[in-house]
Amino acid sequence: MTITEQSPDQSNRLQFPANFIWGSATAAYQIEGAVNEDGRKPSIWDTFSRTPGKVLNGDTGDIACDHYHRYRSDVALMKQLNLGAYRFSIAWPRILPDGRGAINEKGLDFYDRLTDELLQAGIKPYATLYHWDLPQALEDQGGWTNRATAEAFVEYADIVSRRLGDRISSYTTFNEPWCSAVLGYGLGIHAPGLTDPALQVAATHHLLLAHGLAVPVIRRNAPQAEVGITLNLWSFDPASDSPADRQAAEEGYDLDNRVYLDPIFRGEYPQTYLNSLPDGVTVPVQPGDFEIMKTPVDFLGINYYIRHVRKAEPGVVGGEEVKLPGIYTTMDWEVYPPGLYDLLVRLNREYPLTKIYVTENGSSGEEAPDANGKVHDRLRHFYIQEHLVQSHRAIQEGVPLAGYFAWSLMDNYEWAWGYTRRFGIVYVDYSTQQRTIKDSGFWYAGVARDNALPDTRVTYP
Ligand code: GCO
Repeated sequence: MTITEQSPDQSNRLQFPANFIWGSATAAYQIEGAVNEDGRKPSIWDTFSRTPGKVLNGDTGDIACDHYHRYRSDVALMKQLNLGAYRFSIAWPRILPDGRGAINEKGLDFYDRLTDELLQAGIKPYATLYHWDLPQALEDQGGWTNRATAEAFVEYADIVSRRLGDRISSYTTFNEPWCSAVLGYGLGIHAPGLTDPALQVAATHHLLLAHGLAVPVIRRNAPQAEVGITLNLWSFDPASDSPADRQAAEEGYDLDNRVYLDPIFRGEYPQTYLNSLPDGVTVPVQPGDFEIMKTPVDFLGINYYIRHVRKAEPGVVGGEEVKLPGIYTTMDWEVYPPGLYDLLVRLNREYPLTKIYVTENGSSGEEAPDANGKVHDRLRHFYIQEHLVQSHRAIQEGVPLAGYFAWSLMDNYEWAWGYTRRFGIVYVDYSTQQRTIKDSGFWYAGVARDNALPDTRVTYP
């Protein structure tokens, strides 16, 4: 089915399972602002965003959406959107400003208040402990390339889960370790902006180790809460049916997906990855690491946005990317909802998963309020609609998908793109901080209310 055709289920509404979680997601550095307030000290993103040339327009998260001060009205907005859950991240630099040691009570107090505000609104708090804002003090000691940072993470996870305990319904240890390791230490596109394959390999290992070390500590402090991890994953398609292209796609899947999935669910790295390491680069494994990494989790969170299409390229493991004709967002990301179905079904077939969330899925789009104050973001509506159609299809085939979180609740700081890319179902006027629910937000609120996709669908364009 090409995605510009009508959805196959055009004639009837799609009812989701009872207790399906409808949420939206954000991250601390992208929305909070207040970077120098109440004891918070710099993270690697404060440093990176101030490094000339790293972030478009030199944008920083200094103010962002001012959520630190506006969280009460933002929670009211979530309630207006009928959200059952809110996925947010906790800023390590607010809790342990030096990375370890002295606890900043004012930082903990903020998340205490936010959690209670959510509970009073009947919204389940889903907390991510690490969404990329490592305290700079730890980066000064090697950051994720230093094994000691994994131990510091456990200290941080212990403090937070002791304070928030079971008020948090779901703890996610890490959001997208691939981004932290590959973009942060390998490609230099994200903080801390390093470009060394050996550092990337070490960071990957220590992030996964930190995850495994922290799970039992969180469980001890919050026995009623669920614990898991969120990975950004892609489906991989060959550019043709040739064996070489098919192999390239599989290699790509191994390098970008299985490097993180296999340690967590199989206690090993895929051979493709180990074979692809540059000469002289080894994984800093110590005895027992894989046992720690494969500590059982209650769920896997998947951030899905796009698929990869690969063709074979001699000497290039994973081949070369091929851009196909289709619908593209302002991030130049292909709109390919069937990729979510393909990914969900393959993961469920290959790993012992008891629960999956789509913890992020959404489209960028720069529409602003019109003369009537309406934001007509048809592509985002179409994007979310079609990915929910594919999610429903996967559920029908036995995938234990338990919830969907739209990225994002509101427009926010899009990392190296600064404020030039908007992902929110709610528009933010950064000059006034006024929030405006977009057409997609009103539609999504109806889906959450009804736990169903209505039988009227939008098409695009
Ligand atoms: C990610 C991050 C989000 C991004 C979103 C859009 O998945 O990269 O979790 O912080 O803002 O995905 O790129």
